[in-house]
Amino acid sequence: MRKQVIAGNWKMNKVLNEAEQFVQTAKNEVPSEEQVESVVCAPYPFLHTLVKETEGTPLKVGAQNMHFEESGAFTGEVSPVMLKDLGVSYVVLGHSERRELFGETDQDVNKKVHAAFKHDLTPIVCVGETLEQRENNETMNHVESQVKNALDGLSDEQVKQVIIAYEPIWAIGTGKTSSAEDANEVCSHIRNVVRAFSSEEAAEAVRIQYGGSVKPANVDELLNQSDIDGALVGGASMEADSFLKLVEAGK
Ligand code: G2H
Repeated sequence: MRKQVIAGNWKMNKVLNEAEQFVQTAKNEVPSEEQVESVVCAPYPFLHTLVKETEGTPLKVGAQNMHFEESGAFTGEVSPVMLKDLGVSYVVLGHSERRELFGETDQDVNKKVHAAFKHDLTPIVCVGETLEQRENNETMNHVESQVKNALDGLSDEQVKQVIIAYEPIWAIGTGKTSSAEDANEVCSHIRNVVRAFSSEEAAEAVRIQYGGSVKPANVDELLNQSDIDGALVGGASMEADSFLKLVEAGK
């Protein structure tokens, strides 16, 4: 049985005081780590405070991106060493907004995935198709290629620990959700890709989240699907009450 992982992705929202209020409310209300993994992926300036405030609770903290180098002349970037030093546990990599707005390539994502493992951070690797690709029946091929490129060079043991987030780009922040069955079909394909690329054991262990307008009203149906092991949630993770409903569904 794979444990569900519910991750909030706040994107570029909130100020520190709002982030602190969120974790004060949520940190003692989330279910135990044995039941579900609960993560908030926050902007860099909040990470230090949020890690301190959630210490010893089941609520874990993630970053939304990082550079793959450990240090150096990369003005404005944040390294895996820095995140690990703060006590961050997860990092979202290759979100479609990073790919579309900041030109991240599959190769960048692959370097970041390797860097995450080197520094003991759990990568949440995002993949997903555009509306045009979906309409041209390119979804499966596109997602397959993104997964293979992102996981290239990882050991079987590492693949087992990866979290893949399938996020159809047309469903992100639009209120349109993929039907649970359609989402599961792609997640099942991703698991088959991992099976062929890595091993049966890795395919059974890897967690695959769905992301794209997940909310309390649709989360149960999505999480009940055979190949969906959690959710990566933007809008509906911003308020503690809503986030708590989502993690409750993951139990
Ligand atoms: C997709 C998702 C969070 P939302 O980007 O990763 O955002 O739930 O707002 O569609």
